[in-house]
Amino acid sequence: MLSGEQCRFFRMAGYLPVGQVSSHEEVAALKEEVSRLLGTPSRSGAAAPENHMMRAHAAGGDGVNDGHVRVALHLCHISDLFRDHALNANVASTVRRIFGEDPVVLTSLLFNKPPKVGQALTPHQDLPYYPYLGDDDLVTCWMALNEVDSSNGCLEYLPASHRSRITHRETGEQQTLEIDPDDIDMTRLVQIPLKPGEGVLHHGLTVHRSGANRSERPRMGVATLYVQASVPVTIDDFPYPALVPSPAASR
Ligand SMILES: O=C(O)CCC(=O)C(=O)O
Repeated sequence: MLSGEQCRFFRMAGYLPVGQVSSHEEVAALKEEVSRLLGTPSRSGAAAPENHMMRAHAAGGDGVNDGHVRVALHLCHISDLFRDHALNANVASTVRRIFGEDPVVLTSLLFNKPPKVGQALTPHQDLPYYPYLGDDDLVTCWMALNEVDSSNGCLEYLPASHRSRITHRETGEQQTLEIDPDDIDMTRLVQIPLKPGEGVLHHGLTVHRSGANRSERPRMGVATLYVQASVPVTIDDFPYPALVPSPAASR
């Protein structure tokens, strides 16, 4: 349960570290599921559809093109384990407190930065990717699957940036929208190191970025996107129907 102080911090800063979200056993099972969905050298092929995967591209941040999956989309809609993770009762209850009403799960995404070649993600707000949502309709829970810190590209937030929409520009096919770094104060970014299974919430307008993975360690995180249940999202807006946490879970 979220304390009043935590609620106030989220409202002021636009993000909030929430501690342990999943157990070490659950994290291990999710990592194994990632291998199944994305495929590994020792495993033939990926179980996830190719059109759900965004691969490293020569024009990406660091010019590295080994074809690895940078982002995998819609995991909670194609995997029982990721669906169970997205419906996590504690997170649903925390997000309910922030929204002041029941949340539903729009989708979940894996962000993957393999050792040495994992690329930086440029500053952006999430809401411009979902033009049918209003300013306060979206909260993300980002959970680390590996230990993340400044050397392998932990998340970085711009505090209090969730109070307005900032102009984004098109970048190309991988991450299509970004903020011109000259439009924000990059020196105010706050890094969020996390241990495996720990999570952080952010508002749909909080500016965030992450650095390249310069370390020898993997860096994966899963972002689960919650929308207020009263907000109509149709099949024309989004390809999968929202998942509904059980009422008891979100209380
Ligand atoms: O994991 C990352 O580097 C970026 C995550 C992100 O953009 C998000 O969760 O909205």
